[in-house]
Amino acid sequence: MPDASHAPAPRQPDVAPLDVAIVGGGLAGLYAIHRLRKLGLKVRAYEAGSGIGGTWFWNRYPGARCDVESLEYSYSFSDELQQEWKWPERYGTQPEILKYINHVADRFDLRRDVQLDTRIKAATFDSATNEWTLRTDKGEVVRARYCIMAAGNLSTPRVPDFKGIGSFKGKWYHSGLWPHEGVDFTGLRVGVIGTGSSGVQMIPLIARQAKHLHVFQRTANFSLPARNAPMEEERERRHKAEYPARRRAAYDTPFAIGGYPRPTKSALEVTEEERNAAYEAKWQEGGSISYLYTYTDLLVNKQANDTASEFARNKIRGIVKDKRTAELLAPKDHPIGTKRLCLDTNYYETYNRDNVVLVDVRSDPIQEITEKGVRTGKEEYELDAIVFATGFDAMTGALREIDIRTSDGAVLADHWEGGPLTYLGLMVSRFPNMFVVTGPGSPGVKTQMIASIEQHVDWIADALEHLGKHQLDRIEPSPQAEAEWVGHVNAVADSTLYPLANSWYVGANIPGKPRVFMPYVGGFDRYKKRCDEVTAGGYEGFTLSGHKAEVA
Ligand code: N01
Repeated sequence: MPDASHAPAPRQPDVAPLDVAIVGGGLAGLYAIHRLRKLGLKVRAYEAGSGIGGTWFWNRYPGARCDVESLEYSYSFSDELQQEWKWPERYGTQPEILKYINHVADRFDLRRDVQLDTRIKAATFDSATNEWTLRTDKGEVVRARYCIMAAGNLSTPRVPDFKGIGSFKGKWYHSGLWPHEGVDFTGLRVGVIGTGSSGVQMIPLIARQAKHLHVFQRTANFSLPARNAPMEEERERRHKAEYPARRRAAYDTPFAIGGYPRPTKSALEVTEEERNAAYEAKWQEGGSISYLYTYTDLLVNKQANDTASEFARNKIRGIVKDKRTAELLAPKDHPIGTKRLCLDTNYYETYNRDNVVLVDVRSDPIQEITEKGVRTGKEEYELDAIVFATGFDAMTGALREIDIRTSDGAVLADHWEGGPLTYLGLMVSRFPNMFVVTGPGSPGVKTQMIASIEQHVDWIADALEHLGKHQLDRIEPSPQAEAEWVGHVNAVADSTLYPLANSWYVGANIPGKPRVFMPYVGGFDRYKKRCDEVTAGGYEGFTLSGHKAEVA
């Protein structure tokens, strides 16, 4: 339970309540400001960072870049914006994406409604007034009729609870809290702990700087070549000319990413030769969607998946010269694609360098951090710097850090004790007027995130407009609709191979976190259709009430 008891005494609010308080000034919070302002609503976003951009503000580690192509991973709400912005590379780097977000904020005058350096510590809904009261870490009190949680899914960095971390004499860093001035590893003995997307992106670059790099791997992850390259002018021109149609087509796909033909065959319908030729073509093309889209059943049939997994393992064996290292890097404990598939530039090649050593901390776990470095059961590794690429308390971490409750006695931490419960990933029963963007129960993290953000925020905006038009001021999902949706999310996940992996999708990286499959993997296309049906059916599964709204 978050403890807000040490916060300074709250100042009394001296201004009229907001229509909407938004928690988070990343891609979701910024779009919500823009969209809701158009309805004439008074909105304000509260952002813990000293700048906007959310994940792209915090994750500044070397090599940080998006794994969805930039022409797709960008806002679609303004055609002028998508026409004028020029992406220099196929996959945007962190600085480039942050520059884009800042450009959007300036172009649409969003900054005046963002309060930086402000963390929301508590939020309480008063059932008598239908109003949320939020308390900031500065003791400020904010009242709002509606609250949008746009606090991110991978925004609560997690350093494992290793013994002795305070005794380390060198410097340590977390990928998600990277110093703004950057880190120079030249001439240093560096240890990277963790080989998820962050580790896989930073390891090749740190290896080029460091005197020596030890990579501490607990679980090998599949990684595919990104094949990043400068943006080809002709490709950009063609894409931009077809932008609206391409965006619409993307919405009709499970990942909300266009440009990849839907597979039509099972991997088991074709010969081994044909299959390997298809995987080879996808490997050369680069990108994760392309590879997973080779056949219809790679994420639902283990035997089919085995063919794609083994192809990727053989690629690793072909690249990494040391046989033992290659075998350690070749994932065998989960089907390809069931943990977030990494995209890399020269990740496996990096292990052929003389200054890089892979340490298997599955067979010989880390026991403690000492003043000199990392000690496993068998050895002490002397290091000047340690980088934790150990991930996040994903999907529920950011909301669990806020003390969210209602005057009726509901406490979100208790409601979610056995795992997160939402209806459509958008709202939580017993917590009226609180919306969540791309959280648990939403397909968000399994899609082109900005498409999901825009779809969720548009849905929320339509709901607020509807409430306003009908003189209503309260919306909440029924416990039954919530239970049915959670049941559906689980049933869909169970029909796939996803639950076979110990991933952050099931909270496996956080000791003690309930093992529940959190994202909706039924596809963006199916999800959007369901949301549209709910709206068309008069907000089926929601209770709308109240009589004093002046919204819109
Ligand atoms: O975190 P992760 P991440 N001892 O949780 C290991 C997005 N993202 O920051 O698998 C030793 O994936 C852990 O091992 P294990 C993307 O959605 C996107 O890399 O739990 N090791 C694992 O290897 C991604 O999925 C982009 O056994 C420990 C690693 O740390 C998500 O963010 C780039 C350990 C954590 O991997 C998170 O990625 C970056 C311990 N005690 C991130 N505890 C792009 O767009 C944990 N580990 C490209």
